[in-house]
Amino acid sequence: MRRNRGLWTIPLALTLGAAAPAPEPAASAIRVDQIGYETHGPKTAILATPTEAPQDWQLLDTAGRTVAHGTTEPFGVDPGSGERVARIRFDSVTRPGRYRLAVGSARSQPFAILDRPYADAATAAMSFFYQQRSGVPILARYVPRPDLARAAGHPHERVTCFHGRDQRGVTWPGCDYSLDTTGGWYDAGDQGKYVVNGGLSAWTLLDLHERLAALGDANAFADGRLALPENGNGNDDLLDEAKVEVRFLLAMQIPAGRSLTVAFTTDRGAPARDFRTIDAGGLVHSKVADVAWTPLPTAPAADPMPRFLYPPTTAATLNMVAVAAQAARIWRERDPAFVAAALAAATRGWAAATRVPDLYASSDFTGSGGYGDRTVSDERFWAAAQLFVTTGDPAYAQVITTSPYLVDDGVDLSWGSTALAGMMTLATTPNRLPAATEAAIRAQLLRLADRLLAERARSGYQLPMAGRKYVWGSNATLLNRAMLLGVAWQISHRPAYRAAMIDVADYVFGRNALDRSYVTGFGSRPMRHPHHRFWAQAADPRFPAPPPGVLSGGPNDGAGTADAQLKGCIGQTCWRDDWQAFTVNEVAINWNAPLVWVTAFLDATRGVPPAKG
Ligand code: 9MR
Repeated sequence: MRRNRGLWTIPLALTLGAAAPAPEPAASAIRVDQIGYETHGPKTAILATPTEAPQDWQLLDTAGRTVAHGTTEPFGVDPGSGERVARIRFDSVTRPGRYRLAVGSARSQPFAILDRPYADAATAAMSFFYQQRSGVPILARYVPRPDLARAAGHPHERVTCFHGRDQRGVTWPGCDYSLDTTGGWYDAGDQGKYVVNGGLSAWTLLDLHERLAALGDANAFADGRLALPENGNGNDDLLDEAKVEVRFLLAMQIPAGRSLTVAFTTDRGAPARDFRTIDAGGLVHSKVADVAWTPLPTAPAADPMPRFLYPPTTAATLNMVAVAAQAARIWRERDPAFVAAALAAATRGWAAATRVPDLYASSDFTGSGGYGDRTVSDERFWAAAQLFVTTGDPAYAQVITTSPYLVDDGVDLSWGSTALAGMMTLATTPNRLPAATEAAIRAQLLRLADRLLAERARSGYQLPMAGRKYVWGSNATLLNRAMLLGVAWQISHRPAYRAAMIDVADYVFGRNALDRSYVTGFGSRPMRHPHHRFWAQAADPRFPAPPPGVLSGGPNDGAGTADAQLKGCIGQTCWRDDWQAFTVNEVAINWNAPLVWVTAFLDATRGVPPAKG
C-alpha cells in the first residue's frame, strides 16, 4: 500500500518541478545564530567541547582570512543540554559581511553581520497567519511559492454543539442552535480552531501593534508590507490579519437567551458529570473541531470529518473578553462598527463569566486538543486589564488592584497563564490606574525580567531559561520570556534586557545544542519537516513543503519517554525533525505569534549598543 503510493507520487512531484532538497550540512560544535548578528549588537557563539581549558577561536571571512580572533570563555556543563560549553564573544566586530567561526578544525555554519537580521524573519513569520486562514482560499499571489496555494478549508462553517458520546461513553446532549464560525486561523498542524489559543495569539499580535506604535514604528506593518488579500485597503496589514481571528472569537459567543446543558465536573479522572442546564448567553464555546483526528496529509478543503462546537468554558469566555476589549481600543478610530460589536461582546462575556465562574473544559473529546485550564483567575485579571485600559470603568480597576497577579511570581506567558498579558498592557498602555499602582506594575515586571537575567547567568547557552525543563512548545516559552524582556527594556531602556532577547533569537535561529534553526527557510540547518496536515511533503510528495518563517514547537523533554529515538535526551536535545513527532515538531499560532513579536520588536529597536558585562 505504502510502496504503491510512493511509486506514482514521486514522478508526479518531479513533473511539477519540485526541487530535490539540498543536503543538509552536518551539525557543528560551534553554534551560531545562522541568520546573523546585528552590526552593533551583542555577538555570542557557543562551543560544545569536552575541553575545560580556554581555546583559540578565529572569525573567518568568505575568503577564509582571519578577521578577528580570541579565546573561548569556558562555562562548564550547561544544565539545559548536558553539554560542556564555552562562549565565544565577538561584539567588537562591526563590519557587515558573511563569516564563519573556527576553533581548531571545527567550522560554524555561515552567518552574517548586518544591520537588520530580523526584518525578513518577522515578515515571513507573519505570512504563517495568512496561510493558516480558514474559510478562504489561499491564493498563489500572496504566498511565497505557488504550491502553497490551496482551496478554502471549511468555507461555510455553520456548526452546532457536539452531541453523542465522548471517549468515556458519556452522552452530551448538544444544543438547539448553530453558529456561523467561518474564518479565523487553524491552530497548528491540526485544523481545529480554539478560542484560548487563538485569543492569546491575536493578543500577541495586537500587543505588538500597540508597542510598535509606542516605540515610534507604527508603520512597520503598514498597508502593503505583507502579502495579503487586504492589500490596498488602507489599513495596517498586521491589524488586517489579527482581525481575522478577532472576528472568529466574537463568532464563538453564545447569543443571549440560549440555554445549554453542560458538565460542571470534568477532568477529575472520571467521566464528566454534574450536568446542569444553564443560561448560556454570553459564554464562549471553547473550540470548533473535527470529531476525530484526521491523518497527515489532509488538505483543509478535503477534511472529511464532521465538525462541532465544543462546550463553552469560563476560560474561553474571559479570553475572548480580553481580546475583544483590546480590539475595541485599537480600532477605535479605524472601524467604529467593529468596535461597537467587540465592546458589546466583551461586556456580555464579562457578565457571563461572572455568572458562570467555574465551567472548565473536558479533555474527553477526541479529534482535537484539550487546552484545558482549571485556573481562570489569570484570565479574569487579563480581561479586566484590557477592559479597564479600554473603558476606564472603575469596576475593572477594582479587580486589578485587588489581584494577587500584581505581585505574583510567574515569568511565563502561555495559553493557560495569561496574567502577564494583563501586566504588560497595564505597564505601558496609557490608562487611569493610580500612578502608584502603575509604578508597582512596572517595578514588578522589571523584577520578573531580572529573574530571567539571573537564569541567563546560570545557562551555558546564555538563555533566560536555565535548567533542563523544556516543555511542549519550549521555543515559545523562550520567545514569551523574550517578550517580557522586551517590555522591561521598553520600561527601563536597560541594554541587558534587550541583549537577553537577542540570546533567545540567537537560540531559535541556531545557537542551540542541535545546531538547528527552528524556523523554516532561515539559516543553513533549518527545520524542514513539521507536523502539519497541508505542509506535509515529507509524508506525501504531492503536498507542499512548509513555507519559510514557520517555527517548530521545539525540544520537549517529555518526548523522551514516548519516543525511542529521544530516549535519555536532556532538555535542548529532546527534538527531531520528523513530521510524525508532533510533541516536538508541530507548528502553532501561539508559537509563531511571539516569533513575530520578538523579531519585529528587535528590528524596531535596532541600533542599541551591547550591554556592558
Ligand atoms: O501547546 C499545547 C501544549 O501546551 C500542550 O502540552 C499540548 C498537549 O495538550 O497541546 C498543545 O497544543 C496543541 C493543541 O492541543 C492542538 N493543536 C496543536 C497544539 C500544538 O501541539
